[in-house]
Amino acid sequence: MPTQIPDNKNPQKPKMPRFNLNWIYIIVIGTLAFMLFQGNGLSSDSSYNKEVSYTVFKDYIAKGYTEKIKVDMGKGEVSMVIKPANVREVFKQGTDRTGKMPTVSTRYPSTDKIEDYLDSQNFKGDVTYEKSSDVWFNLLSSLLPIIILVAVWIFFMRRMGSGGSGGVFSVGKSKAKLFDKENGTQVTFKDVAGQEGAKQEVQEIVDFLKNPSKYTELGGKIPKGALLVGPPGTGKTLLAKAVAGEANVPFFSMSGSDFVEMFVGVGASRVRDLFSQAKAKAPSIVFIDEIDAVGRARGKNASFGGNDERENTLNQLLTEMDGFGTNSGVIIMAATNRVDILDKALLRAGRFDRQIHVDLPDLQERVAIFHVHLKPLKLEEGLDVDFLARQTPGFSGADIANVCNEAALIAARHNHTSVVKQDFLDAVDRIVGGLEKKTKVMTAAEKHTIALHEAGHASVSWLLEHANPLVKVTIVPRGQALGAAWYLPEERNITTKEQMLDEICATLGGRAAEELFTGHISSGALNDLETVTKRAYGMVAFLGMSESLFNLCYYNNEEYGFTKPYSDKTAERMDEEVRQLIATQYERAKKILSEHAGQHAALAALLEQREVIYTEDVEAIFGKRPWKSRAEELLETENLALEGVTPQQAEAETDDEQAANASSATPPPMPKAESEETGEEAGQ
Ligand code: NHX
Ligand code: ZN
Repeated sequence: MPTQIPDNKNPQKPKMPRFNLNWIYIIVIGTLAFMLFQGNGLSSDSSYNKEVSYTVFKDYIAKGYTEKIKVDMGKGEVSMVIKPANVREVFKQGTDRTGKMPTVSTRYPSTDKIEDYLDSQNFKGDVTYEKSSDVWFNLLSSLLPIIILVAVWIFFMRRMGSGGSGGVFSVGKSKAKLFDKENGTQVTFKDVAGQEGAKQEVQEIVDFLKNPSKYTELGGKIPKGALLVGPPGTGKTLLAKAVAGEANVPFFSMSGSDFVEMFVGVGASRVRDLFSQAKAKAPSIVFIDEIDAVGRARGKNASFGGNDERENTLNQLLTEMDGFGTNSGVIIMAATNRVDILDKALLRAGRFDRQIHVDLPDLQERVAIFHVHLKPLKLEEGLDVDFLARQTPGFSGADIANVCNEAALIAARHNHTSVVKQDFLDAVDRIVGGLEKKTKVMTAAEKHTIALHEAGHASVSWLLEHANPLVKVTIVPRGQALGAAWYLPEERNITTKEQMLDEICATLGGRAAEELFTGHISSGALNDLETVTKRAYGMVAFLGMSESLFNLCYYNNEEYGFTKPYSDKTAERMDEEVRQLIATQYERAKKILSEHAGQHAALAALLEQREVIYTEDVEAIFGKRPWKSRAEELLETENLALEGVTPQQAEAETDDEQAANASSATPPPMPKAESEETGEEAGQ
């Protein structure tokens, strides 16, 4: 298996659950109302009370209905407890409300002194004076729960607004981050390593921003939008930022997912706000990262109505793009790794009509990127940066940054005084293959089988001209795999049939070795068989590489709908060709291994003993490979180019793109780290 390319297919961030604002209003207002009506919370005690006028109150005292009076100076209220004997007269009914105290209360004028009246009546009963807290305090204490509730609500709203400056009070404001020369975050093309092609393409945009008149004078319209397309981590944001830096204009950055909030209508108003901010500072650049979050094609799944908000946002975005004049000086750049899912309306002329492809870096670009990220590290003397770049095919700029950082951490853990080559190799392994599982319980027989299997891959690939160059072989369990042979997948533009066959043969070398040298075959070859079957199928069905289906491509293009573009008879032929192709390569692998059984055994023994072996160890057993690697060939080509000997090279390269696409129908085999849990379950 070749070195695995990190799984980059999952850029989507978890989305926040969206609720309707109305629900929150209903809940809050409902709670408020409930609390207010719940007896105002003001005088709730266990008495049943009758309010009377001051005159009546005094009359009751005079009549001797009470022996107990309570004067509340705070509220200006006075109340009496009616003697049981007089309850009937006062309330016109009996004390049927068992256990409750019958009282009569009144408000008395503050000018009046109730004490004087009681004295004048020669009142003998209890008089208690109290100064209850005043009305305001009562009001406050009854409102306190509501205040707390509202505070909690605001708190959560702010949090859901992901910490933006305004929280709930500015949901409709755009959350764009502004970078300009004032806040010192200028980035220029010098900070973007690699990506020479993309840089050239965006240079034009820099030019538009710098001297628009040059273009408008000739009647040209300045483009409004450019779409940066490429896998995650390739530096699309950095590139857009560098355009702003180079042109020396403000840069408004926002992520597509920032538009889509839980509040209805927020997305559209944020778009409006973003554009009005940008226009105020024109010339400027608006950058929308992950535009697929808003720009996904409309109309699908619409039956659930769940996409209305996103569609509104998208419509607003389209409206804004159409709305401002071509020469307003605002250029919109957006990034995505999925152009295919974007709404076609976004890609029409006058909108994002320019697509700039930002690809994964090639070898030279990786060297440049490594140089950038190695700068802050304390490195061992004479570290081979080219070697690091060669070990990291398929890595993005972000992956390389990750490798450099991880290497520094590993070096620190090992108490190295500087970061050494091995730290980088460990970092690459860790990023590609996941954590090592050193604690896996295994019998000696299992370990032996795994060593034979991996040595089988190594031996066969070493002895085949077109197989990828071996990097290392390991029987340390990592992720879901119990062992692996790592190759450098050559970054080929086209792949020949011989190269494909050799790779299939090497991939079958594991099981072939098991069968030959243990007498049994095992489930361990699952991944190998999967890759081999896929590749063989691709060769037969798509690439017309078999005898009976020669030059026929039954490419399963989705536009054909559900009709199979071939007959059942052809399907049977395909099956047979695939079966035969694999059988032939399996026999070939077995033949190679039995002819080199001694060397294979030595390799397996070394592997069992050391657990990890490298190219040098395999070379020590088998001798040097007589074939040149692609990297060596490239180096030679480059030298020739320097001497000025390559004439038609440049044109040939772009035309190969289609062929490369066709060969990617049979993707290079790679260990899959995604199904980690499954592997663990099966392993226990
Ligand atoms: C397993 N994995 O899942 C173990 C952990 C063993 C020859 N049982 O080709 O790691 O055996 O060159 C159900 C049943 C994966 C799920 C069988 C998931 C088998 C990798 C294959 C190394 N290196 N194979 C290789 C490997 C495995 C697998 C399965 C399963 C070795 C081989 C997996
Ligand atoms: Zn294998």
